[in-house]
Amino acid sequence: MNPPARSIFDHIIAGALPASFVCRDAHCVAFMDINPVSRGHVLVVPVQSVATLEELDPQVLPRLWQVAVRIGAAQRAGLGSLAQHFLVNDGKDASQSVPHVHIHVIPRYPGDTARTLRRMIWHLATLKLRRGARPALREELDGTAAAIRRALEAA
Ligand code: DGP
Repeated sequence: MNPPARSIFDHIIAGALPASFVCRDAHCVAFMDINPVSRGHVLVVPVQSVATLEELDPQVLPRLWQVAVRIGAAQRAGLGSLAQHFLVNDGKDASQSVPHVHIHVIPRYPGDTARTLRRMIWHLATLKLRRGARPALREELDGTAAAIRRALEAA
């Protein structure tokens, strides 16, 4: 019997909630962040439902980072980003709002420093400020996911 779903990401992985998927395999999935810091912001998530990197199966850890690095390259190729942040909020006291390991892959674009850093600070402060976020439109997320997926497939 499977363990009970604990986080919203468990429901997304199980297909019970919608998400704009970029890729998936037996151990990891990648889908668009509903509240992107920048266009193309992807979450790379293990299927194993644990909150911190320390709890994650050590064999899955390198796979998770490998997928994240490939997605960064696919964002550059498919969306025209220049580079990317890899961000892990590793536990509730590190501003983790979803208690399920995830690597944020946040693309950076020419001239976006002020906007991206402002949104990143807001993102990290959200837990404390308890402010509602406006989710991105599903069609937009689907379109961006498709562009990243095409670049992954072409690599
Ligand atoms: P963190 O603060 O590191 O736990 O980031 C959690 C991220 O998860 C945050 O950027 C927003 C995103 N998120 C929360 N709920 C959902 C959801 O239902 N769908 C998707 N795609 N992303 C979500």
